[in-house]
Amino acid sequence: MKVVGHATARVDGLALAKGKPVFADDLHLPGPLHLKILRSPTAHARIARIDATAALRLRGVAAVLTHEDFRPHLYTTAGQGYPEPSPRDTRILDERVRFVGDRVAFVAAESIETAERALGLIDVEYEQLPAVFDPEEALRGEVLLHEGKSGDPFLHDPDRNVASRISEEIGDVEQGLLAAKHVFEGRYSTPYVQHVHIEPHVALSWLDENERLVIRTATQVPFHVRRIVAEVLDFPVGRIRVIKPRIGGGFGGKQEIICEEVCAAVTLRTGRPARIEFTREEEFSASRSRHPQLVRFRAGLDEELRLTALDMEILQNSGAYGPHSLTVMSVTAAKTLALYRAPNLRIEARSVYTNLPPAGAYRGYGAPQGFFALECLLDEIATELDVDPIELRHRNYVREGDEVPIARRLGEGREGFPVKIRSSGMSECLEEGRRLIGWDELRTRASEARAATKSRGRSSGEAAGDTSGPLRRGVGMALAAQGSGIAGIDMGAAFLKMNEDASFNLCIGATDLGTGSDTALAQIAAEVLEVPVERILVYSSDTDLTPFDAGAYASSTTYVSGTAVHKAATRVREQILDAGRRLLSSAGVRLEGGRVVAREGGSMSLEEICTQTFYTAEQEQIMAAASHMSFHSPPPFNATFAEVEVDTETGFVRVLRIVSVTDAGRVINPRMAEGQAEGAIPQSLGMALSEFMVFGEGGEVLNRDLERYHIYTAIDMPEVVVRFVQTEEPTGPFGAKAVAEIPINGPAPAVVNAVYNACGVRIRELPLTPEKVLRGLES
Ligand code: SMO
Repeated sequence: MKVVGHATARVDGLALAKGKPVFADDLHLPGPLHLKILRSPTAHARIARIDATAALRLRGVAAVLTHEDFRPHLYTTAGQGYPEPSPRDTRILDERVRFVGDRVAFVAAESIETAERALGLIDVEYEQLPAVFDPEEALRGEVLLHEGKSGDPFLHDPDRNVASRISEEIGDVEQGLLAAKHVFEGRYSTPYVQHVHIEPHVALSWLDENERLVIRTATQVPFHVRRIVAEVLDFPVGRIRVIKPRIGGGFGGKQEIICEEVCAAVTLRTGRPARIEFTREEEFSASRSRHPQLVRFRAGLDEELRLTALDMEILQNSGAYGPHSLTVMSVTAAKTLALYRAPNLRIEARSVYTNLPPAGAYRGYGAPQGFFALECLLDEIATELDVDPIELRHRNYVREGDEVPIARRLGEGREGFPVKIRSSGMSECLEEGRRLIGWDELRTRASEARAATKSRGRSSGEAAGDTSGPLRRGVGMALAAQGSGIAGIDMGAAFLKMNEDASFNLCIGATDLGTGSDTALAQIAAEVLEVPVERILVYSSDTDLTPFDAGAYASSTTYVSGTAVHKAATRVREQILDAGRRLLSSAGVRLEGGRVVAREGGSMSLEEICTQTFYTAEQEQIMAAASHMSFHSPPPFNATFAEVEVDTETGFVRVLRIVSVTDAGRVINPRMAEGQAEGAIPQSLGMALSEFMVFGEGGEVLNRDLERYHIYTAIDMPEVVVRFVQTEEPTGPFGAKAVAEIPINGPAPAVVNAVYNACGVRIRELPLTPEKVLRGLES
């Protein structure tokens, strides 16, 4: 292939590199109102009285909106397919606040400083309510967060604070465990972690010359923004235009409507342009985060070490509201239980409301929590049964041709679709990773070091690898799967038209967040049309100008939207050949080197074809549109290996090396695919070692800045080796599967397993802190 599979430059690369005004906030509105949100200082209270008189008297304050200004309409902030499978438990402003950081009022002023001053002048009387922060305690139902009846759509049991529940069984798990030779059990937990996309939530809004509401926003889901803003503000969809410019990262945080409706409400109320930008503190305390999960697994194995049953229980903390609460758990279960061939499966999952910040979508969407549990448990089993962890996996992971029964049971809020594995490079991923990390050698070295330490006892020394010193090295691994879009739900569409210089406008609703998906989609169109990728002019996305797309989430863009582009480009290609037949008066034509060539020998350039179709003969515009929805969601696979060094005197863990090998089908653009893995690895290392939100006694986030909340940056990174094995997915465009989320699942369990290998300390609760390692070493 000429374009697909090549590391072509990003279609937006030059503008980004030159610092052109490409982001949402780079547009300077004439005299905008600046918005600030008054946020609750308390975790749970009723607003007994709210008085904005003093704030409104401040010079430069244009508006203060409180719950009294809105109808009490319930919706969900989750930007998902419709009807959203998340509980409708949120009001734009409510007379009750449910976490520290919840919204109390919106202030619009001539400057940010004035808006901030006005916040302090709003007089609020809170009637305090008891708060609950622990999911197990919340389940007792002594403090209730939401009203409603059991059986409300997607609000499972408000009397026990259960936002969502999943209960499924395939086969007979108890029977499978009884029949097993070995039964193992483990409980694992992951903390609240935040996306920390460098560009915060930011939105601008104004009324255009036709009094239509325009919203320019940093979002993953422009069409869901349009739909939800219309619903919440009771304003027609046809009078809203949502523009998504370049985005500075989303990772799921922008699959949420939490700022556009505020901006829009102010613009509609005042008729003036408005602007809102979250502070970093607000990102931590009041946007979204990864759902903390407590995952319990029971696993049965027969004498051949094949899994007979997997029994999974999830207790998930929703925080104060339930966006994505059901679907994140269903992904946790669906992805982890799809990786291995256990015939008996059970999943019992509950997502519980607490008075902490609401969690939401975060890259991997539940799968990182699930694979952390399962891949650590498998490591424990391998240790216990004295078998190589790779060998244990090798006996159990799914192969090409396998059916994955769990996928049919766990759709996202509806019945799913059966998954059959049509492509898998898992064996190659494992082999390649094993070789690149030096698995056998590192394992041997670690066990020799352990033996030496045991015989000598602990003593001090300096050199790494010298077992008389405090430093111990170890190696660990984990496998993972993910999906490629949501089967039967995600939809993408593309519109493509030809210009007389043989360039093509590709208009797509798909949303490039910085991932490079615009480039991948351009490559697909260029390959079909047999033109250089520079000829494809991508525009994404604008609800007025580009066709519908469900949005950038669930690793869907290359696979789902990419197939829509493939279809549209194929139609345009056919039209070009048709025009060529007509203009060359030949029944047999082909595309070759940018020309339409007739069997008889004559030919015409693409430029001539297009010009002729514009101005002569049967005048027409060569153009086509296409949509695509897939009933398949082929899993990409990954094997991740970690080498670590543990300081047994301080408990400090240093990651030395990560090897990440992925089967993403055919890779459309190797450089961007590598970028996806290289960006996912630090996020997972963060969850393992350095990132966790800490809450005060009142439920407030204590580490609300990047000094106290530590993400992996360039100076913290270990050596990273990223590879792809190429497979051919028959249902994907040019054989592609997804690459966006899969590499985030492996590093955390691989590191935890490597720490065990290094020093014999097993950590089941993330984050893995030096204190926990030391405590483990001492016990
Ligand atoms: S966590 Mo992604 O926006 O599916």
